[in-house]
Amino acid sequence: MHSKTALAALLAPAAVSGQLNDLAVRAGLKYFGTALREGSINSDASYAAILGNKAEFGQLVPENGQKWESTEPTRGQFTYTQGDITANTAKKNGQGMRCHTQVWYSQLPSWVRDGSWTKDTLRSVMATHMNNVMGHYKGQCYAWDVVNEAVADDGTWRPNVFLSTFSTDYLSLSFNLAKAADPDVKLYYNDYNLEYNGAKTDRAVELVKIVQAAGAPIDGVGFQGHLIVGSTPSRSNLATALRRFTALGVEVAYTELDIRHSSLPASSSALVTQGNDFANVVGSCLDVAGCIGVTVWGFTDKYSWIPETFSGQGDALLYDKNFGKKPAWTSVSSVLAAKATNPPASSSSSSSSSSAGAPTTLTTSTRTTTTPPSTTSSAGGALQTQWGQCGGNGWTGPTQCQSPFTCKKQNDWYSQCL
Ligand code: 9MR
Repeated sequence: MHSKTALAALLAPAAVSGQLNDLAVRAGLKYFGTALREGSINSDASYAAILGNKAEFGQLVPENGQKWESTEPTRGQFTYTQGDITANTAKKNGQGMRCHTQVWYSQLPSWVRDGSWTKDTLRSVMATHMNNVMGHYKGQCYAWDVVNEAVADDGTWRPNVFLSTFSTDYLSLSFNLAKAADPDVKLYYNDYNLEYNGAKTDRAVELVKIVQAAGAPIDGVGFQGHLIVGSTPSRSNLATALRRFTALGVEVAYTELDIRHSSLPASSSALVTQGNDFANVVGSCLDVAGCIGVTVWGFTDKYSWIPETFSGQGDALLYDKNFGKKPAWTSVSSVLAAKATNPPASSSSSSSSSSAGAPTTLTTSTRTTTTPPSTTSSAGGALQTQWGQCGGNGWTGPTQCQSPFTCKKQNDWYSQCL
């Protein structure tokens, strides 16, 4: 038979470490999701098992399978073999799907990229592509990334065939065509390095205003979140960047989160810093009404785009190469648990006014879940009950526990009455 202390120790990890999507939904987000690497799902059972667990990942996004080069490599010939891998996996497991991406300069087949176009001919090609691909996935996507990475790293407009043909009119054109192809899906602009609040963020704010001023529909902005350990902005600076967009009436989400080590192997202190950085990113989403979810760009360091692009860098995800949970996983789980067990009463909704109508495959929730019960101490302060949260970064609730329990620190974001 277990003593009370031993029993508490046995139960404590379960109380702290719920699974990520379950915790995210309890914390008021619509989902915690991951990208799916098409080449790995059928060859790696461990990968498939974690990826297909809806409690861990409530939403999937195809890493490459829905891009233009995958879906219409030759003009007028559409193929969904790669994209359907994600759609079928999500369907099988009851998960939602983000859809990625339509108008992008990269992974664009040469027949589009190098074609000689007039406005009319390119508009027709774009409409045909969207009508077919978005038509094929109609009813299955929570959101589509309609325009991806239209801003260069220095904040100028990124050159591409769409810009050279239409100037910036291609932005509103793309959103209008997307609306015609699927009137019910959320339409997003998606980009990286919006997190730093620099020239690129300014331009993306302008982009949203341009689309809105043209009377075209835009529902959301995706912060890709390809970040670097030790250089990730603070939780409050990240929230400031997110709020610049929600102030325009669109929702926001982290859509491709990974935080890479710039040299490998990572030391144990670098792994802790990575955890802090992940907690700040996820925490900033929790802090902003209108930030609706977080998607990681893969979940295991076994499979990531980073080493191919940034030689010698990587290990940017929540699970290691052997599918062990890293300190970053614990940090994310803890920051979600902290919010899930005690959301502030003032955070009434996770959605902006333009974000109504989540798909049935995703749980819609608000951030007004009940505060855990507490009683008043003789000194007048509230006392937390057994298992309840009693501390952690950003915690404003009770810090003392009902007798005989004591407040035990689990990590920087979560202390618990045990
Ligand atoms: O992860 C994707 C990788 O497998 C591809 O080779 C690469 C090609 O551009 O695209 C990667 O995904 C990108 C995403 O579609 C858009 N944002 C940046 C991502 C990382 O490069």
